[in-house]
Amino acid sequence: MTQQLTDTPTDQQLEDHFEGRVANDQRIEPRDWMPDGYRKTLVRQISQHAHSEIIGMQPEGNWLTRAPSLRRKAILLAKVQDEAGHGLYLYSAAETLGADREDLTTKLISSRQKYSSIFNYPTLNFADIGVIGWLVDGAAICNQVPLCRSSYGPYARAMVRVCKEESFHQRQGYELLMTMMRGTAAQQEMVQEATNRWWWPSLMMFGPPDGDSPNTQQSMAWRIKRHTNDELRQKFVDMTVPQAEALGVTLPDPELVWNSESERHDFGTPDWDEFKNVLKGNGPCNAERVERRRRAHEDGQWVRDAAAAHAVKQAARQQTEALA
Ligand code: BYC
Repeated sequence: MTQQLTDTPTDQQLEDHFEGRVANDQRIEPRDWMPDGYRKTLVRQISQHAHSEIIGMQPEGNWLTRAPSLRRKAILLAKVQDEAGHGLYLYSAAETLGADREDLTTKLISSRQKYSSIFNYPTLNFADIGVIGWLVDGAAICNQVPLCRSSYGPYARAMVRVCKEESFHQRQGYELLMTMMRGTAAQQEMVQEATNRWWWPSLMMFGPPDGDSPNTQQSMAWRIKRHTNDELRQKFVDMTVPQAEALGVTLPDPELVWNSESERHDFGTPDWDEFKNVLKGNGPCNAERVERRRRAHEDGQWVRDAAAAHAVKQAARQQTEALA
């Protein structure tokens, strides 16, 4: 049972009450007292997550005008629009913690805040669209389903809807790849080549190995994260191997093998130097992604100005009507 708070609780009582709620799997809500570190960690993770959704629109958006059929175009358009929606839920969740959306966007476009490393890789052909759905959205689901049980209410609730949409994204990618694998030898080769390029970056999405992850221990104690980076990476590998077999593609890791003793797959080590380099801003597309986002933000200034002017006019009209 969580202790009830008195009218004028001490800092220690507030802290104990908070810890008790977290330990009992009760949600922390925006107006609840929370330690500064908890708030800061959430703002960091949620805003990076929001930025990832928004930047994540770019690699796939790149293929909207070149989709091979109307059906594929409609599916891709819906998916890219979903990502915008995910970004909006997440920015709203960050705002419940006192973050300012304009400030978060400014930090993104001046490279002071991170977004997922995966979106700094290019989409070179249409098979990449299928592989992003299969591997990138697959990894996102693996990482985000446990976040539906995150201790912070608005984040956890946003994740429920995000995960439902992500599972459609994953399936559309897999279905696209299945279709290509039933096609010509050239199409099959495209799928294999795209898989080779996206496999290792997908494993990096889960973050650094547990031993090099400064935030995991505290985030697990606060139940913001429910599993470590390595646990989720392992789960993703175990989940993906049979899917690759069903597709008929080879995952590009000679060390990937079923371990009957541990009952999971052993696999090779991602190139963590490459990961660090991408995080430093030196990946193949970092500069292009941030610049495009910056331009879109600047080009959208007139829309924000118009919306603000409209809101002022509406408020004035409502006031006049109320006085009439
Ligand atoms: N890329 O201590 P750690 C999507 C950073 S959207 C870049 O382990 P933590 C989709 C980390 O932030 C996918 N940075 O951190 C969208 C930290 O930075 P600080 C996005 C990374 O937070 C559109 C530092 O490295 N998903 O799927 O405990 C289309 C140390 O790491 C990465 C989310 O954001 C990375 N891969 O764990 C299709 C999920 N990994 O301290 C698909 C929510 C680590 O310098 N986030 N860093 O600021 C999380 O679950 C956790 O934040 C992470 C990292 C597992 C990512």
